[in-house]
Amino acid sequence: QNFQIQPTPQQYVTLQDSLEIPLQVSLITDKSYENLPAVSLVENLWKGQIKENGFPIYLGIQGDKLVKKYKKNIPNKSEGYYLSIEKDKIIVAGADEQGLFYGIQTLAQLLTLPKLPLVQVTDYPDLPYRGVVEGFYGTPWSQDARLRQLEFYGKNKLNVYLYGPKDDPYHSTPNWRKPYPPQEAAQLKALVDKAKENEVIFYWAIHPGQDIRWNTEDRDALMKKFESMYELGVRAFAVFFDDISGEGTKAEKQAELLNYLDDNFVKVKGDVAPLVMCPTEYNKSWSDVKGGYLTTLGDKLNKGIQIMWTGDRVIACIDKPSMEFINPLLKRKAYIWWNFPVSDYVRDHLLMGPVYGNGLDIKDDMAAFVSNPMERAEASKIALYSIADYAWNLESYDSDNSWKRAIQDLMPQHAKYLETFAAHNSDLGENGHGFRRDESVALQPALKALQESYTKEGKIDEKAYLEVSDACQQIILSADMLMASKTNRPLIEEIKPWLIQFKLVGEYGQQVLQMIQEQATGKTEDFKETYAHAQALQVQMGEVDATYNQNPYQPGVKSGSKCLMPTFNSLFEASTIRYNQQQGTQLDTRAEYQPYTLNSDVSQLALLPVRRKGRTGAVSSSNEVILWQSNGQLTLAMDYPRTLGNIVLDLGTLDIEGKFVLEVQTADGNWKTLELKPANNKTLLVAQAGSEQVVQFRLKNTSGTLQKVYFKRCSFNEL
Ligand code: LTM
Repeated sequence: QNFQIQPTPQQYVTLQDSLEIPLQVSLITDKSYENLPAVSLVENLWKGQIKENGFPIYLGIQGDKLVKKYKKNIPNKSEGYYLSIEKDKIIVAGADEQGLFYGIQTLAQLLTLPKLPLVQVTDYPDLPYRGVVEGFYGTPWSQDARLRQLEFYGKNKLNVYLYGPKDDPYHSTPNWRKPYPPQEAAQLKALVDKAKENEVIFYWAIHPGQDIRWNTEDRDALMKKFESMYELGVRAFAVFFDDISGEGTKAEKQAELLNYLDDNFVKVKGDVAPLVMCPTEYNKSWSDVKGGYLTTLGDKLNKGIQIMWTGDRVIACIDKPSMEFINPLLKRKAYIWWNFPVSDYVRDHLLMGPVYGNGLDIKDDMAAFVSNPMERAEASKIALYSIADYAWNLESYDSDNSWKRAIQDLMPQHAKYLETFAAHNSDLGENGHGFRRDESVALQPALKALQESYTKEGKIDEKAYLEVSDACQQIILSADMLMASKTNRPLIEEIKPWLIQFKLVGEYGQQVLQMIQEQATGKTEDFKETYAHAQALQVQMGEVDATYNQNPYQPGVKSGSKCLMPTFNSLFEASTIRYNQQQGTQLDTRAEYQPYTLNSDVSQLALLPVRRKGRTGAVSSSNEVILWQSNGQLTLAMDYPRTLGNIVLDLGTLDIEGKFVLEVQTADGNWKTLELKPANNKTLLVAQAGSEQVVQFRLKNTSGTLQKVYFKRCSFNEL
């Protein structure tokens, strides 16, 4: 692959000539810039080799005498830079301190080449703020992972990191009022320092909305918490009001609080970045424009306060119409919180495919673009690399090219294997948000041709067969090579369960291919053994799924779930059916089986997947507040009457009397109401289904009004 600067620069002119990489350099500046991250970066590039008579590198910032000659070349844009590599000198001139840093980052990339090309780069970002919001549910990133992230942001010219992991108790309800214990505080301070070294603005976010009281006591508690974070070195703050219900959702009160913080903290301190807030109605599908929530924020919030927005839905790509909807309401450019590659609602999947779908024509419509990533920090870097590329230079963004470069960057020696893995581990699977991604793109035509010719006519499309067979080999090879790779171990450790599963998918594919071959050519005995081998692999895949990543929300490990596994399962079934017909046998034809079906007219619940593990069934949980309309219901139907034990629900509240009813339908068609009882001191409710066999159960909003509840758990067991 050809060398390319990351993120894609605005203007890159190469003079088709190069020079030997200087072994010693001398740094020439007007002023004392020792403390600038840019200078530390150059010093690191030539460790111990900065000498008076070295190859000259001129470092300057717009306004410095030293770079006066280049005044016109330096872009008049914040964070812009001009880099010129000439036969006898290098000039790096930033529009500001950050621009100088980015110019050196570009130089650092050029230094990885065998010779230093003579170039002139004129560069600047399209968006003023680009970065990451660690805002997912689940295990927060580790300290080491965060430190590695911040360095990665510096290299990729991302300038914002918002710290807001939902499961940090000191970020959210009820402990947001308390200061961090000394150890956690020290760790945060280390992150703040690391962010500074990388020209990243470290935002510390608070999520107080679920239990905030609009009184001076809580307001002071918030100010005190901000003050304690300021003492740790934090100079940028955010307040998140997402995924809450009740009093805390009031726009007037939120605006009043934010303005108070802006006037009495941000402006008073003088060295604090503009406040950022995440509203409660943070996407179009939930916003009730007539209700006035967004317009109140737009009108009342101080002009300098940034407002976040996830787009038309919780999980959505951002385009021109989405920006045209929101900006006039907010009376400012929205600060985009992009919910990708976050996987806290599909925790059994990895999202490692290309970043695509966002408008390339909206650079003037957004105040910022920040990505909410996966709980797996290293695996998120494929997407984050491309997000950095996109947010720097929207019009030049090329999704596929960027994805391949990201992979190359993460594992230069094993890029080909990582690409194979990532290509087949991209989609989210079925999920409540209905957001899907492409997967196995290059192999799709062959998978389709093979499946169609065999399932319809029992014929084998030879070309497709060979292609899929080769892909299976590549899958096995890639999984093995990555698992044993000595490079980027943090990434490999994170994705290991998926690598194990991926290898089994490849092996299963090989056996299924053999099954259709043996069935089509009448190799009866061979078929039986291959069938048994394929079944053994199904069992192993089931075991991996039931052993690793056992979070309570979407437990397990799915790999190749969009194209590979459905095709292989369909070929398994079709060849076994044909074999049974030919031989008069009754081999089990099912590759997988789903005994439960969910139906709901509550839009946020309608697409939630249902799973079964052993004798337990569960509906995937949801992170957000569910707007459950009056009479809306969720029904779970069984494939045949089954005896159920407990049905367990968690709606985030015990207050459901007169609001929700849980009923079961027995085999005779009658409906019976079940009593839901609190199970512990939290919000868990349990009902006993009784001894009769049940064909379905349903939960209905009988309150006569809209109910705002959570949907943290819905599970049941079979007796
Ligand atoms: O998206 C926002 C603003 N809030 C939460 C996130 O914390 C969560 O990670 C995503 C994805 O599940 N959904 C949310 O509602």
